[in-house]
Amino acid sequence: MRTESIRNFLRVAGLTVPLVLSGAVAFAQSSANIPTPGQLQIEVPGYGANDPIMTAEEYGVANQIYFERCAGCHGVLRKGATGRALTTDITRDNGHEYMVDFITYGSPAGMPNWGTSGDLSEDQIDMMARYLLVEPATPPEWGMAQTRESWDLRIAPKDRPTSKMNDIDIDNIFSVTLRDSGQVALIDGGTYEIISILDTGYAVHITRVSASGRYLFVIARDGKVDMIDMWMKTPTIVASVKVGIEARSVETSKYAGYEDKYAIAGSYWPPQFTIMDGDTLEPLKIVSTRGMTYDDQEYHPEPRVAAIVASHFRPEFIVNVKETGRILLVDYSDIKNLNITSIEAERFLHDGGFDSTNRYFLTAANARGKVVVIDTKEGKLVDITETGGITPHPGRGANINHPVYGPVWITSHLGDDSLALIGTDPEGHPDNAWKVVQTLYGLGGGSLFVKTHPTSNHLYVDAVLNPDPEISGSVGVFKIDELGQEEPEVIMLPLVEWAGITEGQPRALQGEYNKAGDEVWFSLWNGKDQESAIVVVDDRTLELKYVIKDKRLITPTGKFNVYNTRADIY
Ligand code: DHE
Repeated sequence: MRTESIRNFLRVAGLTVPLVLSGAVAFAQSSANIPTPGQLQIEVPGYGANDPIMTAEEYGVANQIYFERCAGCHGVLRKGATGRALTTDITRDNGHEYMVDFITYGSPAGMPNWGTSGDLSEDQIDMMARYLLVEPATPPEWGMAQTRESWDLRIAPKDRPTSKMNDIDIDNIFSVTLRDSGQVALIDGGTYEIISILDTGYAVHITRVSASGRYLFVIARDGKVDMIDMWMKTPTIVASVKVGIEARSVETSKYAGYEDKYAIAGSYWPPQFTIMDGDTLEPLKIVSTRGMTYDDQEYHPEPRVAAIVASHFRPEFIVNVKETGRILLVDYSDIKNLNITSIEAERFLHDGGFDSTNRYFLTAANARGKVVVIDTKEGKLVDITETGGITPHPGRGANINHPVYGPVWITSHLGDDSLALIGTDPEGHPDNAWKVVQTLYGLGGGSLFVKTHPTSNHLYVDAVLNPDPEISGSVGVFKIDELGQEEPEVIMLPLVEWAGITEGQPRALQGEYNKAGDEVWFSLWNGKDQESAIVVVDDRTLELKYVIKDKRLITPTGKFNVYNTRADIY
């Protein structure tokens, strides 16, 4: 039946593709122009030698593209989360043409326009649409043996400096993700000079900072964690370890008495988290997150670990488990006898951050349109709030003191142009607490990040994934003291125009403040072979202050100011 329906599909689609799917396909080594994490061997699942849907080589290339571009939203097993499920019962019903269109043009609900943006060629899109008609591959497990084997303690603590060996103003360094070159750039927030560029893992994602500010921890999509010592004469990677095959999050212990003691990284595949020594990255404990969904109580094979934050009130990591909808409070005071509180929250937990007091963790259950609030002091669920928008995506969110509603935390949305302002002050403003007190409208759908700073009167919102280049290349700004007005104005800053980039579709994203809070940096994220930049905006005047351009700034995305990141200021 299955073979027949694929043959039918091929006939209808008018495709003639070569035969043969067989044996083990090298996941990584199939294409010269696609970077190779080189860690997987997979079987082409479920197909015999005469199935004419794609060659083994194409399967390998498509599988690689899927892992790089699609698995994050749709899941390794394609069961869906931020993105729709893409299991073969659905994809074969939808058909090849439908999927080609969808991949090419994207959707207002947040699917990127992979074709019209130039990220994928027509041939690649055709191949991906065919790939989705084939059963997904299941990658291998990654336990302690593999993790330990990957552990590379390049410079042991005893061989590191006992005091700072440079005159870098560490607290005002920005660690900038260079996504497609697998590197981070350390940029001086005072001089805009690139201090160094360090090779990290594949499709590197975020940086977090140890409580002391001495160490930076960088996680890449291939699960590699790199630890950078900022006290060395030139900041250097002193340890690395691979915690899985797909990963997105890393954090370090922040509770008094445990500063710099532990690090934790969450994996998408295998679904698990790993606790490591904070000085060496030695892996100490791996905990699987596979288990029952919180509501139906059905087994889920792929409950991925999304955002992790470190409590300031208890020796705990707060771990979002996406597909089961559970938030785990992982008590690291006794690693040997690990105590984990599992809070039933909501499915599809993704990103989030603290309120302005660092007590409440607000996190998006994005595909459910909700924000979950956890009291990290009491260790319990406080509330679950519908945001009113489609697919909330806060990053870490933004905290302002609203002229009418008092302290509020803000998220924008991937699927529409709205921003939800949620009251966070149960004592001073009990009527507003955990309610959407106001909705603002930004530049357009496709927003991923909002940003402000305690000393600023401005709230910034991007529209990274908007298909319109004028919108995706700009950011919107609201004046906080004007938010009490009936229709607060959004001011548009045309960052790509300011930077004078004329090629590609550079997308403006993720504002990040300097330590003083008087300037805010945005990345202009262009294609790998095209010009990108970082634009520095004067926060007080909303004028262009500086454009950082450098051949080495390949696909800059996230930026993490050391001070703001370690102190959870946003
Ligand atoms: Fe991210 C944070 C997952 C795509 C830039 N991203 C996060 C977090 C998660 C996540 C779970 C929270 C980590 C934490 O706080 O511990 N991101 C995912 C995905 O699953 C997704 C949707 C798809 C994928 O395949 O990876 C995805 N992310 C992207 C991008 O395409 C972005 C825009 C560019 C890039 O560099 O990859 C991107 N994600 C970011 C950034 C943050 C982030 C900049 C941190 C924001 C912050 O202010 O802390």
